[in-house]
Amino acid sequence: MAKSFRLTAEEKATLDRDGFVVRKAVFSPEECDRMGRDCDDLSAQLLARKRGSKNVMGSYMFERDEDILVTVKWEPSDPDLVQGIEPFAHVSPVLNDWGHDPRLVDPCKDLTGQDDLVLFTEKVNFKRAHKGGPIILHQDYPYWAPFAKVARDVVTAMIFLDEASRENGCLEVAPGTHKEGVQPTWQNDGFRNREIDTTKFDMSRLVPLEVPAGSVAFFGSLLVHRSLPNTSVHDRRALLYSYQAAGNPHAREIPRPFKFQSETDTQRATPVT
Ligand SMILES: O=C(O)CCC(=O)C(=O)O
Repeated sequence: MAKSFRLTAEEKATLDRDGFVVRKAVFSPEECDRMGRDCDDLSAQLLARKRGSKNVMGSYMFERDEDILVTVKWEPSDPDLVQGIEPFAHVSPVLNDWGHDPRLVDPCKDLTGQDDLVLFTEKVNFKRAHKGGPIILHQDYPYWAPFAKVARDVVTAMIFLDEASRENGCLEVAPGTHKEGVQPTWQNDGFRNREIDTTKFDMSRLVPLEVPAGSVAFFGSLLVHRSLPNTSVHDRRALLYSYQAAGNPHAREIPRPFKFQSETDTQRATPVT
């Protein structure tokens, strides 16, 4: 019989209280190396394609490839450096396979209360040494709600491919925010209206998740989180797989109610963490 990786009773209690669960060193160093290489291969393949326009929206810079339904995010402070790629399971069979690993899927069954899960979206964040910028304080829900009916129930498994520390911009989470609904966002008619208004959020609630490579954080779409820039000499890469109940379309298949196009100065954010 296949080994089960479902949450223990203690982990379920933690999840209920805090809104996230961390399992340390779930993947071995060799597996992390392989995943890292798979991410670098994907990045190289995408960069070999014809370049499109880079659009600053909210705190990020997006380049959308409509032919293959993939978005490359560039570091706004260094627009020649890839910040992240989303989604990718349909263009990378190896990274699609990792997303079906029971070490990720089994715990997510407990987070969703569903036994049959499919991918909703996938993302890799590279957060390169010295240059990787912040991921602004947010909940995932406001990014997905405009186009996905299931946004509230989507859960994410985030794999840290490198040891994550404060110095290299580890994930920071605000325990208990999963029970508080949608947090106030910036009043803005652009993408920044998805980012949390930091003047209305108690930033002292954020807890850094410093974890060894191969660890996985599991959380739902309302958990408040962010990460700061990487000031270290090492990359802090992470793979995020988001799951939903079977029978729902993948995010890439759902038309977006917005266009990827640069915003005006007032719609853009000055990066605020
Ligand atoms: O990679 C990180 O530090 C944050 C990931 C995240 O929340 C995101 O990409 O939306």
